[in-house]
Amino acid sequence: MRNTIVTLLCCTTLFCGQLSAQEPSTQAISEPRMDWFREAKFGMFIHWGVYSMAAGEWNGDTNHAEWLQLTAKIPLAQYTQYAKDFNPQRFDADQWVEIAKDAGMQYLVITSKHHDGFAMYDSASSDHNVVDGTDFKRDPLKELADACAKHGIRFCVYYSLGRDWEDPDTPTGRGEKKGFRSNLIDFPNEDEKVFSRYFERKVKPQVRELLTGYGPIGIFWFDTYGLISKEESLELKQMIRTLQPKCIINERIGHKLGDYKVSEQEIPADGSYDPWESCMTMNDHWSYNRVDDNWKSTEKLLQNLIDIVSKGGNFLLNIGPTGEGEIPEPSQQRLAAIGQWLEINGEAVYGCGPSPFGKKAEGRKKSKGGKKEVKTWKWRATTKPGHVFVHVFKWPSDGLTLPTLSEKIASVSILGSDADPLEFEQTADDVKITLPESAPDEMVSVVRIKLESAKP
Ligand code: FHN
Repeated sequence: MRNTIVTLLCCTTLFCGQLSAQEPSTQAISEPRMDWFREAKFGMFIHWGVYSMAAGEWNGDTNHAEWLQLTAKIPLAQYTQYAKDFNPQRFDADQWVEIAKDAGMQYLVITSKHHDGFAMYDSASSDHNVVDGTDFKRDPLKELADACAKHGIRFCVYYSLGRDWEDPDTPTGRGEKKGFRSNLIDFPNEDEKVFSRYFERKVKPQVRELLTGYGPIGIFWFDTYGLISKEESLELKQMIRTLQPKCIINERIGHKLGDYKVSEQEIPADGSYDPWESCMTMNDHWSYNRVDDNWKSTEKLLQNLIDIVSKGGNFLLNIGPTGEGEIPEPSQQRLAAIGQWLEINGEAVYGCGPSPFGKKAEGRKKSKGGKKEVKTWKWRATTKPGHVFVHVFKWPSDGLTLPTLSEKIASVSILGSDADPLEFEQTADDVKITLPESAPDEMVSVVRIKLESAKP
């Protein structure tokens, strides 16, 4: 086996490549409650509510979704009457959770209450909920929580914090944006709205209900914190820490009081050792829209997962089930394909750290105007103690050349392949790996670099 190893210049860090991740903040590393999150890497986001019944259509317009009540300008009384027809007899919590599990997802975040203020669980503090306010009469969150416990998936809840179109005391926006996301049909006077009344009357009781009635909550996933005060955010955080100390809180609790950062519909250019998560739709809508066929390809979704993990983040991938309670077929197909890939390559994703190489190594460059970053999709890298995994998107015909590594390489192989180890040459400048002619995987093939420090 021709593997020339030249004594490398000593580097202070494990790798000579410039770390594309910022230095970790001590708080993030030392936080034990984040351990499962750092390991999990991949979760299912579910946007499902009475708005799903409309399938994105209202009075002939087909571009609605979970904002239906606002975008279709539906008065609260009419929306409440419309909600009564919600009766998803095809809903099967076990099936949904099994689809998530088979996709390799480790946690599930479900909309417990979106901006319409309609609780998708049996809320004692507001009868604007799925048990009291629809023909369904069942509590889907309870069924999902039980199914998650049964299948070993962490159950997490989304809660719209600063927007609630059922409550008269939820002002939004300031200055020229005053009222920009409010229900001005039923509650037209923003100046009469007092957020603390909504906070005491609805938010606190509902957050408490979710923390005490549905078993362990993996993440309290707040959204659109709007005009909440720092004291109110702090009060919520203290309630969560008291009732469920292991529950993680995302940054949208407001006032920088969350445990991790959220990126929505995009992947940041730089990585970070601090925990963060990118949430994305599979097409162009969060909740079900029957005419939206703009589905991202499985390959694109897999690239996003790998790009995110190579930057130290988690991927929260969304599905929008129908009003009948079914997960759209295109979503199911993509999730199943990703799960099959993870069956073979999961060790290069779960529990992995960010790439040891800088953005330059991945061929990133500024666009002409220097404004946008032009991503290239040749490869990404993830790490584990004693290993570097190179996820190759475009299989090179002349082998793989990487920036140098400060540690000696013990061996190089391809995940999922029982072929002989690959030949490589490691110098002070770079690492050259001889690859087989064709890519083992039609979407992404993973080259595993085992370092001499790897545990036997
Ligand atoms: O307005 C919501 C939107 O409907 C969706 O829930 C996303 C998911 O992160 N959050 C808000 C937009 O940022």
